[in-house]
Amino acid sequence: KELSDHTELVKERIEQQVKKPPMYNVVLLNDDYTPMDFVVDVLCKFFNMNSDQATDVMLTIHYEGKGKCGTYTAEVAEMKVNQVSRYAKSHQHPLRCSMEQA
Ligand code: TYC
Repeated sequence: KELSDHTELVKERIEQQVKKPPMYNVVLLNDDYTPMDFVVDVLCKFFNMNSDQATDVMLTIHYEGKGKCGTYTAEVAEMKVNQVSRYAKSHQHPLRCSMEQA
């Protein structure tokens, strides 16, 4: 009994170590005011896209309301959301960025 309880705990711990961490998509939301060039700049600067990729994603967001910028662990996704939000605010644009479970 005690042995099998212990075995269960060891199994759980190994499972946690092997299991992939939950992943999150970072998304940008469309709005009527943020300039298209600024969004392309954000996508290049924070999501390592080239200008062709960034333009595609920006237009998807513009026409569909939102778009995926990248997929990250929780910590990295939170960091991206904070950096993008601060950058947009510092340039006085209403651009919104959020994360959702992938
Ligand atoms: N809709 C904006 C415009 O017409 C452009 C835009 C694209 C804004 C993507 C935000 O996440 C965004 N200037």
